[in-house]
Amino acid sequence: MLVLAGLTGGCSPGAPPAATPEQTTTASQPTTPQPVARQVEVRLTCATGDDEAPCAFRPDDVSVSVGGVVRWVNDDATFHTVTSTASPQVRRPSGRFHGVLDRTGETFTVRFAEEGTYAYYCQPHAEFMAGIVRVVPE
Ligand SMILES: [Cu+2]
Repeated sequence: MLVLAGLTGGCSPGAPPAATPEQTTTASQPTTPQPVARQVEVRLTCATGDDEAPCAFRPDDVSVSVGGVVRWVNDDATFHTVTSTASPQVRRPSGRFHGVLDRTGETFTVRFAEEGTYAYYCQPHAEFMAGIVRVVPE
């Protein structure tokens, strides 16, 4: 019953497939300025599925307005800390803040009164578990 092929096709051996213009429309989306949150939540999880970084802060980069609050929540029973460091590269306690979240559901909250960029990390997982809080004007 495959008659159509003969009727409509015409014999064009080796006809090149219609060139589909490869559109590289991976243009960066314009980032619409969003109002800065006054309160942000960061989850501590060890269900990352990444062997290199089995635990992580999610998200690991947040912005909050001056005077705003960041709340960290431990999503599982792993012992974590939220420890400020002067440098994201050299992870050493800076003394600005330090929270211990040693069980599921435990939280730690910091209010950021001053504009700036605040790096922090988890002491037991310092090699791969770190984050940034950006405190920006409203
Ligand atoms: Cu940790």
